[in-house]
Amino acid sequence: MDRKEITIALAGNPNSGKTTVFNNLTGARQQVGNWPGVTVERKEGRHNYLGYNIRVVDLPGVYSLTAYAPDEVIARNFIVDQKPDAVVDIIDASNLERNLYLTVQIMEMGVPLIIALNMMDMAEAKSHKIDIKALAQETGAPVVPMVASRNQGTEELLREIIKLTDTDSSNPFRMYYGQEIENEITKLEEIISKNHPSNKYPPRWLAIKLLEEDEEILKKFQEADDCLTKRS
Ligand SMILES: Nc1nc2c(ncn2[C@@H]2O[C@H](COP(=O)(O)OP(=O)(O)O)[C@@H](O)[C@H]2O)c(=O)[nH]1
Ligand SMILES: [Mg+2]
Repeated sequence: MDRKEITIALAGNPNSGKTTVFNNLTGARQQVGNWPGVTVERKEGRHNYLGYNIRVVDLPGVYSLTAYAPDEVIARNFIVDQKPDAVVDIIDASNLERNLYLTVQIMEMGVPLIIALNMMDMAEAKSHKIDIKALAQETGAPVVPMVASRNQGTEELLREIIKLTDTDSSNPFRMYYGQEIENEITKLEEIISKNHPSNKYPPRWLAIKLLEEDEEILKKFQEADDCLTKRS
């Protein structure tokens, strides 16, 4: 039987349980190497589920997706360049607020996202009550509670992965930055869409990165000798 191949990327803060989830998903079917040009470990594995051959890529553990750390650049370049069918963001439920910082950054890239709410046992031990429905509503992403160290939630995660890639929906989430900044984002977005219609990066994400003076993105525009980086 021909299986449909899909690629998912595992993202998350260090110690959120990424490797544990990766192992639960891929078992012994793993390949370990390095990301090109750097000594950061790259792990990839596979899992056959229903009619799907799911390729699972473990991204470096990061707290954000800026241009300042090689790990973060690897993670975000994989997401924009390889366009995985879904990004699974693994969150430590017992440190929800800190972990959601990365979640928002992934959401801003407009990729299909699933939130794996891991370490539910730790959250319960700390008596944290998490409104899973509200989290799903606010983020527009399916939320799967998990205890990866006990292999709990793996099946549910697989189901959500298939469901999401079948419906082929990018995350419509928009972080609202206040009217003044939104006006500037809109202006930049229009210029970007007009001058770089084929750019693989989402225009809104590029506009936000330009306003943040993200070094990597500024460099890309400078190399293109672009009007966007010329100061008046
Ligand atoms: N209590 C608890 N521990 C977990 C859970 N998932 C992973 N761990 C443990 O947390 C530690 C870090 O997990 P690891 O998968 O290496 O995290 P990574 O840095 O994100 O790859 C390990 O000791 C895991 O056994 C969980 O759901 N509950
Ligand atoms: Mg790890």
